[in-house]
Amino acid sequence: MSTTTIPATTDSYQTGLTNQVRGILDETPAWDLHTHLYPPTFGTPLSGTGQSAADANGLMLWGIDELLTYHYLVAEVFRVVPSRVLPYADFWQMSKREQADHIWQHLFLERSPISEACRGVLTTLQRLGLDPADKDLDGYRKWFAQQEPDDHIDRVMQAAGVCRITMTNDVFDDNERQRWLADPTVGGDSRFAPVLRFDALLCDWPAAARQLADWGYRTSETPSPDCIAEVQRFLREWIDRTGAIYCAVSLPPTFRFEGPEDTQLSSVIFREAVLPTLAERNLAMALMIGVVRGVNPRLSIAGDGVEKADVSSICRLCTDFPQNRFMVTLLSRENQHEFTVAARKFDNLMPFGCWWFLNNPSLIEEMTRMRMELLGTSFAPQHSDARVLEQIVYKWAHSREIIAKVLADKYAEVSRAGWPISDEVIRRDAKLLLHDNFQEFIAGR
Ligand code: RAT
Ligand code: ZN
Repeated sequence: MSTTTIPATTDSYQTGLTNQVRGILDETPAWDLHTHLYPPTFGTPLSGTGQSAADANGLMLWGIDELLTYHYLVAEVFRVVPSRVLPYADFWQMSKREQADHIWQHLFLERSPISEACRGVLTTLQRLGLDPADKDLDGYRKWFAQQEPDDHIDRVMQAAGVCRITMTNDVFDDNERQRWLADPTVGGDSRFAPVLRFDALLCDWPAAARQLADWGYRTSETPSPDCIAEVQRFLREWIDRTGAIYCAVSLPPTFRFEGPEDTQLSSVIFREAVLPTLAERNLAMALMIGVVRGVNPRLSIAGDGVEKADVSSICRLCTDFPQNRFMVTLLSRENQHEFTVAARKFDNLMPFGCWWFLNNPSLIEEMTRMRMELLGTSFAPQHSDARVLEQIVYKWAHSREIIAKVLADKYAEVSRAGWPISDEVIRRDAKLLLHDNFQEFIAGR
């Protein structure tokens, strides 16, 4: 067992340790536990050179035009070319390629691409072997067009150090739903793990009830026992159809769960239909809380905002449903301390990721440091939330760097207290953080 022998108090010890931890984290495969990525079986708008045909509504997004039109960058381009110059509607009417040209011009060529989302494009190009210094958008397009999607996934996963990608399979998205109904094997690519997502059930029960009734379930706006049984039937059928490894919802900051007497429709459906079905199937429930949808609806998918969520509702869920497991991520920075303390209290609660507006180096570092100080290694520090395949390359590169820095600081502290740190120890902890904590949690071990 190799132990570091340089005295634990020196600067060179710290630098050596950081490099050692970074090297090991880089070699440790990550299970990306929440993305919006799909394999080619779900169709892809950019077909590449080989066998697959382009499908305009295909769900597998990849390539430079998708990278440049990521909704994070759409929001940023309106900061510099405001809607009084280019009206929102005109932007949305442009082709994907024109939108990408516009974003490239204004965010990359006319100013420095220093935001995290811009920098992400550069890291991605660089790690795929393309040179950002070329600034050759058409050259990048040609390179991507030469890739065959299926092989390209392997290359990208390799470059990202990701061994498994978790999908978000939204049962209320008609495009996706039809693909599952048309081809029961559509989710059969073992590189991708399915997750059943059903925001509407908890965010807008009346609309969900009507939709389920249209699909043949006997649901009603007031959830009677028969209606609850039908929601359970719906969930079981879709859990089976997709082979979901967990279920997920995104909830607004106003989400509250007030216990057994709570008569809000969302609480009744959650308490009586969703959680018992998940417990029966031994599936964890992911709650992503804090998004305010459509703060600026004219920005479409880029127009969502954030507000503080209610941590006591999470505590109540963990208390009232000890037979259920909750993976939780909160969007507001202001929630993070209270939430991390809550995670100390409940062994059926797994904090995960630095979500969306928190996925920036300064905030990832702050959150990761706080989580390590309060929870040790018992959390899942990151997920990519990638919508475009190649984004996993930068999201994991940037996050690994920060996790390594924080972990090395913690190792230096325990080394100073006389505790030996070896490659084996670092490898074990890296595997817990990037893979096993999540795997064990969803397995219910
Ligand atoms: O991070 C994002 O891209 C958001 O648009 C959402 O996808 C969010 O992560 C979600 O899953 O609702
Ligand atoms: Zn997401």
